[in-house]
Amino acid sequence: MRHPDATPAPLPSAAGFRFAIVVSRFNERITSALRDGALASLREAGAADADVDVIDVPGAFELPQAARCAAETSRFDAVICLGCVIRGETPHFEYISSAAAHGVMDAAGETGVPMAFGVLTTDTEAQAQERAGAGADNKGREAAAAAIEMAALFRRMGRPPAKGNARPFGFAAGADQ
Ligand code: INI
Repeated sequence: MRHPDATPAPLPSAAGFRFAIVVSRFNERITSALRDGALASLREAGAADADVDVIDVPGAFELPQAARCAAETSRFDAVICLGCVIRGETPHFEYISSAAAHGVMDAAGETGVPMAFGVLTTDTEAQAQERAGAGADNKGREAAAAAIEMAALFRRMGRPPAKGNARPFGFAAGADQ
């Protein structure tokens, strides 16, 4: 269910912006649904498929590291971080969720690239599923909407467009040599 205080702004066009979606494989059934929600939201807002790179990481703990690395390439106008930490599964719940949240916030502040935080932190898998359904309440959709809004805002405030790159992320020239 959408939080009653989460007032959605009219979504600006995402056309002409480049996005990285960094998504954790841990709790993959949930995080793949968040990713699909984010992709749907970007497409509906007019982002070209070629302007969206999906970057997989092992778990939520790794999200900030990859988000920072993506931002430092200057190839993205915004980064969308998606993951799912379920309390019942780990005594490290607080450490992982807190490291992910603070790490993403620090990476956004230090790189100047807006980053959306679409990491579910729930007590149960059922609660996570409720927030990763096919409808408008999917938290991946919400995170993508926040990233679009922030990318458009930063552009209006003078941030230059991302450099762009025809190659999919991870296939930099010479990287395999
Ligand atoms: N990672 C998650 O994304 N969600 C979890 O619920 C989780 N649990 O339960 O442990 C989790 N652990 C892995 C962690 O994010 C790192 O990948 C791991 O510690 C290696 O650095």
